[in-house]
Amino acid sequence: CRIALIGVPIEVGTSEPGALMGPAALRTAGLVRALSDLGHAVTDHGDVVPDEPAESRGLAAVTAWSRALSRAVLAALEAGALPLAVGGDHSLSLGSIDGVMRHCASQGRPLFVLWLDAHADFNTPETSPSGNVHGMPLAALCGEPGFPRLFAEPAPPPLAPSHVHLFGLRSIDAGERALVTARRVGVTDMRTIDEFGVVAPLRRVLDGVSALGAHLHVSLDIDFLDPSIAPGVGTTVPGGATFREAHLIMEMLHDSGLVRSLDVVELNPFLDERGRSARVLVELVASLFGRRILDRPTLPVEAV
Ligand code: DIR
Ligand code: MN
Ligand code: MN
Ligand code: MN
Repeated sequence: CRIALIGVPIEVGTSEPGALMGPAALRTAGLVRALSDLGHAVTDHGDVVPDEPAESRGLAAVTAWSRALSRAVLAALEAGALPLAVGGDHSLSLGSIDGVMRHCASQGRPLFVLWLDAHADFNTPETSPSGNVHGMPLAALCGEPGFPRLFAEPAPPPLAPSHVHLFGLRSIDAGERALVTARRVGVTDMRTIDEFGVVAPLRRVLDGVSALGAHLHVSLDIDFLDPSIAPGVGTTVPGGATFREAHLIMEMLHDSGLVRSLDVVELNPFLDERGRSARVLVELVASLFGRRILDRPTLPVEAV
């Protein structure tokens, strides 16, 4: 397919410096080449420039980025491409998903968001213990109060919490826990993955997306992965997805044919070990876009 690569060197949503180097590290690790080798037409649109010179940190600074990113994502979708936003901290999803929501609203198409992350990112300025905006994008997108002037007017209708699924959750703050429960956000937490693996829960989510006829947006936070395979992130949480689980998820997403837009966020090359995490991310994105071990369907086990 046609892929629009959009770099978003933002770190104003976090307190750990270094994520602004994420897009450069992913390019260095061969992201464009990996995708074009699979036969995709990749256009690298370079890095987004925030609307106003960004303030140091916080919501106003994030707004300047998210408005510019929203326009870039919307333009890519309108041109028939699949936007791939690479960060940069997770506050960038405010902009990318705002652009996707505008596209979906114009087409009368529902939107479903799959959030692969150790965290829920459902804090509001009220509930957030850290004040970091990268822990808040889903609450803002779902229309929770307390987020001033984030989106350009007219703002699209908010995202339905029932159309959000948190996958891989293992760290949640008290206030956001209450919100996630009250709003009935979909959750596959690590406990569920321990009991059932990734296949059954993900298949269920994908069947739901398919039944809705929804646009599927995937937001991949690198801390979804276990820190042993991806140490290059500011907020590592032990007990994350293994290399095998993560690839299987990417392969299932590819096979579903449902993914229409993607974020890859929170890579912090300053904390990485010799580019390891960047390379793992490139491999995972390649799996999502169709890389497979053999060029034929896998044989059923009993035929081997
Ligand atoms: C925490 C950490 N829940 C916060 N969030 C992170 O600051 O709101 N999200 N790291 O990716
Ligand atoms: Mn479309
Ligand atoms: Mn996140
Ligand atoms: Mn996270």
